[in-house]
Amino acid sequence: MNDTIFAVSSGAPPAAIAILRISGAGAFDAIHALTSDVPKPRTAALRALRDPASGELLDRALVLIFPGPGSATGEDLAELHLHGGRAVVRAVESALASLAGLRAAEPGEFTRRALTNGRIDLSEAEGLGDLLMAETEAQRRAAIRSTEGAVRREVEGWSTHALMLSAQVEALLDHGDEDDVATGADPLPAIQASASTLADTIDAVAARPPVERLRDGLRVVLAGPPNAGKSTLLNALTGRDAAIVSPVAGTTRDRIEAPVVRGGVAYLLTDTAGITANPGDAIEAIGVTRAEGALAAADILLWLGDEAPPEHPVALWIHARADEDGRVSNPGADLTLSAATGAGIDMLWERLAALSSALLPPPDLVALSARQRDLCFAASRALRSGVIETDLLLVAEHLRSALRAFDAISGKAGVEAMLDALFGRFCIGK
Ligand SMILES: Nc1nc2c(ncn2[C@@H]2O[C@H](COP(=O)(O)OP(=O)(O)OP(=O)(O)O)[C@@H](O)[C@H]2O)c(=O)[nH]1
Ligand SMILES: [Mg+2]
Repeated sequence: MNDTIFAVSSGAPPAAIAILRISGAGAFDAIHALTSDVPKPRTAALRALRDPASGELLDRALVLIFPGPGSATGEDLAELHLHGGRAVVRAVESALASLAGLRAAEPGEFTRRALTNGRIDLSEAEGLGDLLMAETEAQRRAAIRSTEGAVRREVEGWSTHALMLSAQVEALLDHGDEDDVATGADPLPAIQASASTLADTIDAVAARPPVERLRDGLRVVLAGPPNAGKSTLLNALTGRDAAIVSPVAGTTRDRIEAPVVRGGVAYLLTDTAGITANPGDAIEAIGVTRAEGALAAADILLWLGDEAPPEHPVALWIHARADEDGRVSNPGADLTLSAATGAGIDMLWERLAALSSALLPPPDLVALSARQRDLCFAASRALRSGVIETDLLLVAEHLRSALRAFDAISGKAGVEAMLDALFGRFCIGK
């Protein structure tokens, strides 16, 4: 942790410019070793970079320094804006690696230090991860809101509220007898009413659709009996030959996932093996199990079959292959289409768009991740347990447990295990 780290934070070279960042106690010494100087903080300075051992000119670069703790990482931080050639970057990196106490950064390590040093909280770090991955406007908007602290502020508000209630209960525990005598009223019901209101507020926010649907795409699963035309429909929706199509029943064995962005909404389309009670072989049987798993996890089920779809919260019953001679229409279906002629495909997209607005987080409200929602529900459960309790000691304990859940959302406590996973999906240099 005391190492000074460095990495290229812009994209992979070659590029016009490569931005190399250095963070840690040795950052400014490193700048001095390369330029024989340390420029004024927060002011770009053009400097010759020389190999500290040989004195050879490596590049001429813009140098910026940001003294800690007021920097992005909370440590002394320097930026070198190099010419973005591979050899230039490599030469400067090896010059830095030759300095004592400096090493290349791990993925996400700059952000991790920002979190450790209290520059951002965990919800902001998670938002940053989403921002880096954002491909649609809606994804970008939700992510930037998190990085700007929308989730942090919301949770801080709840946490302060619970802390205040907790302090009142602790005071009752310490001086309850005297207060009772003085006022003649029992203050506990008012505290519990306030805890109940807070739990309602939290539940309302946590009940909103999770941000993962926005981030990873709405899971739209095509399922139905063998040969129903699922793979052909997948190919029509993606505009490419994503899945093999054949007249043989049982062609698709595995789940085939195809991400598609349409009308600003990210969908993850999944083609599945035809569901049948009599699979032809062991492999097809595994495919059927996987199809059933995908179907259960779908945000939207597209059911292609002449029988009615299985129970699912959001299902569209599709009458496919409608162009075929002698195909009897299905009055029960939500939609009739032909992937072969394209008839009905636009209508299917319209239906998906209409469903998506109810399934995705509302654009102007704070959206929580599944991890944050679970912790929110844990907090509101703890608050409600405190509401029905009459023993002051237990009320105090339930409030403390709600506070622990808020701390886990912000990363103040109990989250070591998830940090590696979170920062593992960042790029090196972030
Ligand atoms: N005329 C016509 N034929 C279609 C249409 N959709 C699919 N087919 C044909 O129906 C057969 C089965 O299509 P697939 O898309 O492979 O069906 P599937 O549901 O994926 O089948 P499995 O993967 O075996 O479960 C193929 O011969 C397709 O060419 C359609 O809209 N019109
Ligand atoms: Mg198929």
